[in-house]
Amino acid sequence: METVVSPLDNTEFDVDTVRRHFPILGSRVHGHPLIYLDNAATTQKPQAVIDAIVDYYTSTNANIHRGVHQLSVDATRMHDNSRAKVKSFLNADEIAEIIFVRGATEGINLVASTFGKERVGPGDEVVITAMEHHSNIVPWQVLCEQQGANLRVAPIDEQGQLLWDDFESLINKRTKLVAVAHVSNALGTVNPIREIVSLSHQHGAAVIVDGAQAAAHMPVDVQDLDCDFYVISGHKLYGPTGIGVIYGKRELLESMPAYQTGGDMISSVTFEQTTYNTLPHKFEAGTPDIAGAIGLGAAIDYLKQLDWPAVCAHEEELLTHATDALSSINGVRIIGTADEKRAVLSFVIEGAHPHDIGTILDHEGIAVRTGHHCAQPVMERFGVPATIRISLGLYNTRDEIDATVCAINKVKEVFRC
Ligand code: 7TS
Repeated sequence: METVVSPLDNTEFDVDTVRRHFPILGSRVHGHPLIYLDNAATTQKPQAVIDAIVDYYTSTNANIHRGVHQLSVDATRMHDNSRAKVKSFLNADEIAEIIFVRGATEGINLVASTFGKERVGPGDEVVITAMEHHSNIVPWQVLCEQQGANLRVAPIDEQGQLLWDDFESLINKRTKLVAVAHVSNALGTVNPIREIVSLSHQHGAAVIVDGAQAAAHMPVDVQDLDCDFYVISGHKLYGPTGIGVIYGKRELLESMPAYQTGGDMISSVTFEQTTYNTLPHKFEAGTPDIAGAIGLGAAIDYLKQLDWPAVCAHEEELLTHATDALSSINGVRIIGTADEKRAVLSFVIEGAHPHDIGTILDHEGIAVRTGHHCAQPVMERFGVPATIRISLGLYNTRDEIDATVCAINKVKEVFRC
């Protein structure tokens, strides 16, 4: 194991220093140093996040919003602080607009089953794109079935980019909601969110952005995007699993019915009537993942110390290098070649099944994801059952990409493809 050093105290981005903040990166898998290239599935955690969770359970653990006792007061303050950190990370206008959920999936389901049920009626339309993760397809499909509405899917081109004219022609006065990924998890495509929001708003439709794959790879400013809702998962942002966030504009959140009901989301309860708590608590029934929120706050603190333009440039350089190197291998087809991409490189190799390639890479200590990446319609669009996906994090290096390309060449020898 490499030594863990304390977080950066300056704004320099140096990948070797950063790597030492992530203890797992020093481990070996099948006798090889771990090369972790499955960051779109989940990112590894810096020591600062691990410490924040351990410290919380070691010295503070209590339920929040309940006690006058010191631990409860401290836990409540720490939970509130994390919300404030998320607010500033997403540049939301108010703390009340930040709702803690379990992850992007729950955030989308929350909007579908509250805002969606109120706003979408018979004959109305919900528009998604052909590059969505199942989490941003199925909730809308179910909503449309329940409400007698229609789901419309904006197509994508051979590069995996939204076909703008087709998208534009789908938006009309029946469109009540547009649900779109900021960055596609299967293709890496970055969608033009500002333009999508502007067009949708002209027709009176609200926009929910699935930011699960964006927040770790680019600055997100929800006020600048002007989206109505934005969801993220903490675990894809170097934070813990089980915690995520939905940002929503205050006036929309105020007008929406509750998602789940029970303790903490109420203001008063009698057997005759219940009144709801103010935002954001109205949407947070029951004891939340307190340690998760604190861990997410620590992840945001960690990320804030980094020089973001340098992080983005580093990931972009790695993506370009990996794309060039893989493109030069005979029989490799890259799936997703959008002009604007982030951190994701999907590909197939003629004559070898992605699963077999993933297994051989694993024997070399290289973690990639193979399969449909919970985006089966994307696989269908490109006529492949599955892909191999390299997905980058800020701690990946050029050497790791070179070792992976070298291993892929070995795979080709094994399969004689
Ligand atoms: N939306 C997108 C674009 C995603 O990539 C994912 C997870 C989700 C939503 C769901 O996030 P969750 O945290 O609620 O599960 N994507 C992946 C992936 O690409 N590989 O594993 C999980």
